[in-house]
Amino acid sequence: MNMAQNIAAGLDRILTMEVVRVTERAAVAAARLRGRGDEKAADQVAVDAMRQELNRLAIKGTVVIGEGERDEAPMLYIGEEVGTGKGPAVDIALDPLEGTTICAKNLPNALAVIAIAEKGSLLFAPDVYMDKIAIGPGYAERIIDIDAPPAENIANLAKAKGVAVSDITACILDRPRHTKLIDAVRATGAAIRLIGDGDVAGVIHTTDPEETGIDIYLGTGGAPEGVLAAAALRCTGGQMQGRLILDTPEKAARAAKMGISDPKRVYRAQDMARGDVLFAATGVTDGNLLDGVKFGRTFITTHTIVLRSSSRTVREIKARHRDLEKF
Ligand code: VTB
Repeated sequence: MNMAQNIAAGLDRILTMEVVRVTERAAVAAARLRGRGDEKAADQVAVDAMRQELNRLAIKGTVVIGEGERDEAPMLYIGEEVGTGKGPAVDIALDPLEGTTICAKNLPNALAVIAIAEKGSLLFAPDVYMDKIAIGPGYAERIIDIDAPPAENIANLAKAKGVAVSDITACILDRPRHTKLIDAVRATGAAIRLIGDGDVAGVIHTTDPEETGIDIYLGTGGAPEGVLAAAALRCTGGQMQGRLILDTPEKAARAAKMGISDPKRVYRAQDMARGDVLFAATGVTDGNLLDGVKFGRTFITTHTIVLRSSSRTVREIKARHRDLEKF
């Protein structure tokens, strides 16, 4: 493939810039309700704002990871058509406010997140749990294995990184279901960063351990969040494995209806988000990688990261919005 073809392939480059407005807008809306203890209200304003901006994009988009099934989510539901309808057909995974509780408590790492991929390229994941493991870029394939004991994964990672196991930090959601996992990781001597919510950020943090202090993500979180994190990892490099937890006949049937034929399948990042992928996240609250929205007297500041898989470009966009009316 020559250079010209390379540039023409995949998603329109213009979208890389356009998509920023979508997460910026959702983040500003949510940030106005930071620390108010009302998760639902913060989520709702983020959804409204994201939808409004998304519908200005010149795409024929279909939400594949959204706010829920059509009957439970009035907006940005799975299957909703978004965009102007005039433009490329794309799949969209979104979470207008990843970490509603974090935002309501004004704790770190709440994000507004979106991923855009070529039509048919994102895993159509039901809203169930997913077992996940992720590490950053620069390691040989398969040094992690979702079926291996945590001690083995951590030992392999420490060896590959050239550090002692005690120098490794794992990020894990603070949930009772992780008691055994937490004990097993602590028994190795590794450190744990326990997070209250926000495992999209948790996975992304593995891609820049020097900045975030996190080397590996382990544990069970939402499957939709898994697809979003996989989209980001496709752009930054890094490895991820995920397996849906379909532990009731109802969940298995729901997954089957969404086209999942092998309920035990281990998905790698490249299986969950294929082809050319764009990923954008704007910080709502201050975090390890992104600053939260700041409300100044004459402008609002946002901090966004935009990633594209085909070029591996990482863009950080700090914007000062002077037209406060638009939000
Ligand atoms: C995680 C986390 C989300 O859901 O996926 C988690 O990233 C998993 O569900 O921020 P439980 O809360 O039931 O453990 C969130 O916390 C909320 O969507």
